[in-house]
Amino acid sequence: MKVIVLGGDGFCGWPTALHLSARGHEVLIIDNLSRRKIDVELEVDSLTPIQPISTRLDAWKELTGTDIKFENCDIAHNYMRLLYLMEKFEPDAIVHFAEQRAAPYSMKSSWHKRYTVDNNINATSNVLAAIVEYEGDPHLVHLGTMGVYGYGTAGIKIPEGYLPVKIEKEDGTLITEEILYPANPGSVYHMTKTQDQLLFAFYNKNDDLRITDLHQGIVWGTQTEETRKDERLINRFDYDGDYGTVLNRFLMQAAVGYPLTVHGSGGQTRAFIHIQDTVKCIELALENPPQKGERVHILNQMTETHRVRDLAQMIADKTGATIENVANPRNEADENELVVENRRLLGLGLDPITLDAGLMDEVTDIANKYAERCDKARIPCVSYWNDSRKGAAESDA
Ligand code: NAD
Ligand code: USQ
Repeated sequence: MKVIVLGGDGFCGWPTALHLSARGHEVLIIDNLSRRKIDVELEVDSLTPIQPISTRLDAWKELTGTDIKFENCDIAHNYMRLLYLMEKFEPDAIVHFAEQRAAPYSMKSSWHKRYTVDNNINATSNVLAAIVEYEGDPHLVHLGTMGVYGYGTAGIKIPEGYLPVKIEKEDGTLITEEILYPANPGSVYHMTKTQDQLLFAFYNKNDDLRITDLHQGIVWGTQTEETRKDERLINRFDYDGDYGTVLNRFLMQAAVGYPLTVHGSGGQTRAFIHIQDTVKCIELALENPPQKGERVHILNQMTETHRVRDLAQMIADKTGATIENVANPRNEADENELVVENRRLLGLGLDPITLDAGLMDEVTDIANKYAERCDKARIPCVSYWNDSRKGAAESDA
């Protein structure tokens, strides 16, 4: 298959590009390297020493004899170039990772809110318009988020995208419909993903585009089968207060002797998936495209749920790390239950990797190996959802 990986230099995109290439697919990465520029803006670096994209690609060619092509393009603002690249490469499928993905970064300031909306919604809108104009009918696989649902489940298992509802008509009879699960985003970033869903529904209805939207949980781990092959292929490891995600942060904090930063009571329950399963799920989604005329496929891409304070306790028990409950910078529920349906990917053959001591040890080993690259001043989360969260944090300090 010929596959374009939009955002293929990022945390999920890079191992996916390698995974697909290793399985014989012809891969073109399109990325504007904005994530690397954001590191410069935030004065932080990946904990792992990621190599420039050309070094990464040369290393892959040296190891496997296989070319992965790369084009630098801002897909949110350079529509004509995106269209040209699509027409030239003639993809069978496009995997779309190319969005600003950190909730805290999206809440830093009005500039960051506007940047995230402009980048993410234009990127998705351009991809869809270009697929229609190009007329090649590639299958689009998008990385969405579990956060589109919100994290309160009204006592039900969160379904895969669509919610059956019964509506009472004026004459008292009931009609049954399936609607998109009501959007309930918790940050400007998550809100852009709920907008993406409407764009997909429209282009699917109007232009018969074949689209799979993967509602992914928090990705943990760093290495995959392919990135492990050579240090030049190493994946990025974000640990800072904006881009670092909770489980990787806790494992890294334990390794460098920093108290585990639990926000509030730590009663927040979230969905998780290991990076090795992320790349596997994308392969499964590519192998199982919707038929022409079918509605958007929505699959919940997660393997387990955990409460933040339980994760912290488990890592503290394992490593002797201390736990610090800090004022929560986010406007989110202190406690929530989360039960998620994920039958579709399991049905396609996903054999889930769950929180395994061996894989946690691998993250710890990486964190230990590169501990001297950690700037502890970048660990605290200092993007506040609103003034009252900021005030609470200041009076706590
Ligand atoms: P990332 O920031 O590491 O990678 C995104 C890549 O897209 C970067 O290389 C960036 O340079 C590129 N990009 C961004 N805007 C672009 C544009 N306008 N034009 C071209 N390239 C652009 O993020 P990630 O962790 O790899 O996440 C990838 C996708 O998966 C995101 O859409 C995110 O919402 C989704 N996701 C991630 C997680 C997670 O825990 N990391 C969980 C659920 C969903
Ligand atoms: N948290 C802490 N301490 C920390 C960091 C985070 O308690 O040091 C808490 C947060 O307050 C939040 C939870 O951990 O309640 C998760 O935060 P996170 O930063 O790990 O994840 P989140 O902001 O939800 O975003 C990540 C990815 C995003 C993806 C999302 C999937 O960055 O791209 O969409 O996970 S989901 O959470 O399922 O919506």
